[in-house]
Amino acid sequence: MSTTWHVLGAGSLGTLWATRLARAGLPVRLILRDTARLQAYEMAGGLTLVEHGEAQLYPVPAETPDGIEPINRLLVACKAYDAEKAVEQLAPRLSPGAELILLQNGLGSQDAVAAQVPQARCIYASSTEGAFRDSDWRVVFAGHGFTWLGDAGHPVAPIWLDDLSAAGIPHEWSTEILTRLWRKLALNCAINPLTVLHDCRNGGLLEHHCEVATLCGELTELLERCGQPAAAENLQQEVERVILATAANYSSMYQDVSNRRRTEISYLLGYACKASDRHQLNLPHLNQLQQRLIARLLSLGLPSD
Ligand code: NAD
Ligand code: KPL
Repeated sequence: MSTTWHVLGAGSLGTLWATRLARAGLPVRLILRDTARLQAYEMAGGLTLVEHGEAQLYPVPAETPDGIEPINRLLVACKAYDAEKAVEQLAPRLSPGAELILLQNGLGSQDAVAAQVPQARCIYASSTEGAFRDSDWRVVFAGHGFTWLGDAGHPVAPIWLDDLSAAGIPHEWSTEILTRLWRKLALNCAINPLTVLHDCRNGGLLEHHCEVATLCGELTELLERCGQPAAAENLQQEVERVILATAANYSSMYQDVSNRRRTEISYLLGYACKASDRHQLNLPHLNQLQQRLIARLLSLGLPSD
């Protein structure tokens, strides 16, 4: 009998994972915030995934956090700023040796979750898949991509990666997951805040080449000082490549701001600036970028953390 996949957070990525796992015949249970959300979900009859323009309904069973079934495998699919609290309420249900898969972007939230559940194995993930909610319980699979998973403290891959293969979730076990997360954080710091500040698509940053290059220089210094030289390699070239490859897209932070949603700034630029302070680095442009972004968020009436 396969181990049940408990999925915490039925948003974009949670739905994308839950529906594909369920479609492969694997046992999946959603964990929703409270009884009101559970009732609303039950009225909808399940999760809908829209793929290649076709919508399919998946009646994945759901429960609230105060269920009683022990949890052996938990996919944490909340935003970085919600992950620690969301996992905290499930801690009493985690079996000894439970495994958590943390899908959060940026850095900081994963360590906070892991510190809270020392009895569990925490696997960090970095994903380039893209999905968005177009209404409650309905998610559009917008960009095919790849997910790297890894455990910095324990390099052996878990057996359940076979479930991901069965579900058609493109993935790879990475023994260098922190390098991948740092690299993605640096890319996001070089691109996303500037798209908000210049109110543009990623391609609009081609007109701000010098500003991007200066930030890449400071981010490279930071990565090297943080013991991440591999994540620093040819950073500017990759940032320029991503800007060109995604020129027509709006960055995830731009989309959060334009939809008036809280951003993950504290786990991206905020994390980078804190790390630079810790290492007593002088990175004036990165610090200014954080101040400018905070000011912009506040002027829009959005949370600045
Ligand atoms: P989302 O906002 O669509 O979904 C998060 C869900 O978690 C929401 O439904 C929210 O209600 C739920 N949630 C929050 N606290 C909860 C709690 N205590 N109990 C139960 N549910 C709770 O977010 P998302 O876009 O799926 O992003 C999740 C993470 O994945 C983020 O860190 C994001 O940066 C990362 N990511 C997203 C994408 C994407 O395409 N959406 C791609 C790569 C990485
Ligand atoms: O990951 C991204 C995002 O928008 O969050 C890219 C496309 C790489 C831009 O930083």
